[in-house]
Amino acid sequence: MKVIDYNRPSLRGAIQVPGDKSISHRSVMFGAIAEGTTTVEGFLLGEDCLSTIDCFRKLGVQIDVDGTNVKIESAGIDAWEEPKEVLYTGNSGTTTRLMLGILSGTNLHTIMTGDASIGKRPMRRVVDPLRQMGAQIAGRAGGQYTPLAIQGTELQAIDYTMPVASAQVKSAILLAGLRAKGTTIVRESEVSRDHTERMLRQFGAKVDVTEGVVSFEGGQKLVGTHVKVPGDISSAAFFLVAGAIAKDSEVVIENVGVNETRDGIIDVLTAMGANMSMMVEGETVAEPTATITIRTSHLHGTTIEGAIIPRLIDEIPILALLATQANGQTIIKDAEELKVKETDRITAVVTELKKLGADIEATDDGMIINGPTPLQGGSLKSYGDHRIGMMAAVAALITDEPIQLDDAECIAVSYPTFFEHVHSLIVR
Ligand code: SPQ
Repeated sequence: MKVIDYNRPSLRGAIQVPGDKSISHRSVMFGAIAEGTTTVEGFLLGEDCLSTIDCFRKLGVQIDVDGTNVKIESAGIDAWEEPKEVLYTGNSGTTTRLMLGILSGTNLHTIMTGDASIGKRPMRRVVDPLRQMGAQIAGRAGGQYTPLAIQGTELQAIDYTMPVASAQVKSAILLAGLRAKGTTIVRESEVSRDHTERMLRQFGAKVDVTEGVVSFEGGQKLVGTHVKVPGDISSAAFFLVAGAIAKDSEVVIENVGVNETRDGIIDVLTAMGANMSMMVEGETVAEPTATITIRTSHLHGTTIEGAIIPRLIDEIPILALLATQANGQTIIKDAEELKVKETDRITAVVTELKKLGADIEATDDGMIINGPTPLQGGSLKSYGDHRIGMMAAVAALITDEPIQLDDAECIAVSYPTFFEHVHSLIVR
């Protein structure tokens, strides 16, 4: 139990949030698939990304970590060794789902499992299209849940229309497509984060992306390269909201990745009237970055729905907290995917914010929040979900009483230095 007692501070100063989690995972995966040396700068040393490194080390890939610099040496997939141990993916849905795509087309037998949360997250969304490609995957409930056993085999390309907006499903198919015969095509009605497509190009593959359709030829060789990981906008989100709702504050966040498939929170903050400015700095290896400044803001409610949802899916817990401080009603719709994250994030957000006095109700596909409401302290649960844990900690910046947070350690999944960064900004 962590007691968070901030006593209504102001936040002032500049921070750089750690490297993007999605890009960090993929940098190691692509480095392991590619032939030659890959160097990564700004790697996220969060538990999820360390799980990805651990899986590839068990496959015999040489990976050296020196601070946030990572070096991956590989002779390509065919040089990987069959692991004698189970690959453990911890709390990471990205590792589990993308590895399924990668391992399906090897000539290895592997078994993968994760923690209790991973054991409840649906895998058929990835397993089903991979099976259509010829993958041999067995697991509980017909392959829905870990542990999963993968017997690598030859794959055929597919033309797949995505039933849900999910970068993990898209990426698993694209990564399997690298080893498949023919042209793999993935069609999205709502575009999800595109880091895999960008990285395929960066590692030398030819990929075609037009109006939600990604296609590329199987059998292309990837070549090791240098990856510069920008700061994670999903981590920056907690400080964007903190700066907007804490009294008399001005927070500068440098080197934030603002890839347009991830920056829905910027649009929402703007729509809610946030006092914010942004300076785009340019591309770091095909990923644009910006310095964002946010100040204490007079906010009003908004509706968050439709195509923007995949562009801010992981930011919804912290946006719900923001909405409790906005004038009027905020409606969040089309976000049923929140139910299959590290925990059911609709139930978790609504239950925990209600404990603090928020006017918030769950709906089938989101939530409705009326504001502004003063929040009081109390005992909150993280449900072992890093984003719920950080939402609770940011709430503690605007309560008179402390917040007692259980399992605050789970925040290390994506942001091990989170509390240090909060403390570095506090002024009295
Ligand atoms: O990796 P994991 O556990 O799935 O992490 C989460 C998160 O909040 O950090 C979701 F729970 O992020 C996902 C994100 O929601 C990371 C991700 C990716 O890197 O491709 C894509 C999104 O998931 P999905 O299911 O929409 O594809």
